[in-house]
Amino acid sequence: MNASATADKHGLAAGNAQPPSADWTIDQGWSNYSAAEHATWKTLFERQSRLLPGRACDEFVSGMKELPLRHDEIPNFEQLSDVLEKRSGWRVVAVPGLVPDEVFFDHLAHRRFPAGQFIRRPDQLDYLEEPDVFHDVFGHVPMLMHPVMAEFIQAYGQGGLRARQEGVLDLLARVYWYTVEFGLVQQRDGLRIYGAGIVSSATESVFSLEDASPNRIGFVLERVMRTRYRIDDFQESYFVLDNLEQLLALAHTDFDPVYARVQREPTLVPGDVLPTDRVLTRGSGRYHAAKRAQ
Ligand code: HBI
Ligand code: FE
Repeated sequence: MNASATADKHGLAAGNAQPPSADWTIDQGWSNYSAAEHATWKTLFERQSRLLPGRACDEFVSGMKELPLRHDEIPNFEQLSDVLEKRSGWRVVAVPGLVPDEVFFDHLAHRRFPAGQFIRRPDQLDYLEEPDVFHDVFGHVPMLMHPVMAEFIQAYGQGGLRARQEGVLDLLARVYWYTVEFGLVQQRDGLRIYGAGIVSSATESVFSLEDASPNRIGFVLERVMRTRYRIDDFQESYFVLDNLEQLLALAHTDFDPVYARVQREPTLVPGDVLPTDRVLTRGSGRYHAAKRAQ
């Protein structure tokens, strides 16, 4: 799919080395990337650059413009961080892949974004499970230039540490998933993408906005917290913000009473549509129905 990470009970994919340090950061080793690895970045970057005008939200586009991201080489995290930090206080640090939840949250709570050091193989251009440098940097870092997203993701890190202790991490992770990873937002000229899992995926950039199959539903916190998600395929429903400022209100919401209410309500499967939903598009469901019939 789109290289978006999700709660991985097993912690790490097979083949990864031992934790290199307590906070799991490693050296990016920028000069060690091969020409083939830079070429993979270029292929992905150019493909998304063609698809995203008129699809990505304004804040993504302006974040992208102001960052030292080149089409033809994997970015150097130090150079990138120097620009990002001046804007929003965030830095990008290299990690080998998925890191344990508490390590991930601690980085976010301190405005350090852990980015996969590696890049996907040429046979994985459209699908990989672990977040690589293209998903993490191209997908997430432009939005981290935006003060609202900068604050929201930090709050997610702080909330994640608490939610873990309270045994409600699944509920919080759904909010992250349907916003930071797969969120859509209403803008002046129509529906736009702000989720990193979508902007870093060629197929989902089109599917999420234009396909008749998925539902597009107005974002409501408790509704989203009840809704399971798919990690291995396109989403069956996307949740739509009226504007990105809604994330700022969310960052300052006390989730404890919300967790308590949501735990008393039934969990929803990804394709459910409720009578109380504000439905922008009622999806045909055809894409996932065809998959299930296979
Ligand atoms: N690690 N590198 C990395 N990137 C993620 O997005 C990530 C992670 N570890 C855990 C995690 N995400 C999720 O399980 C939490 O957001 C719940
Ligand atoms: Fe991600």
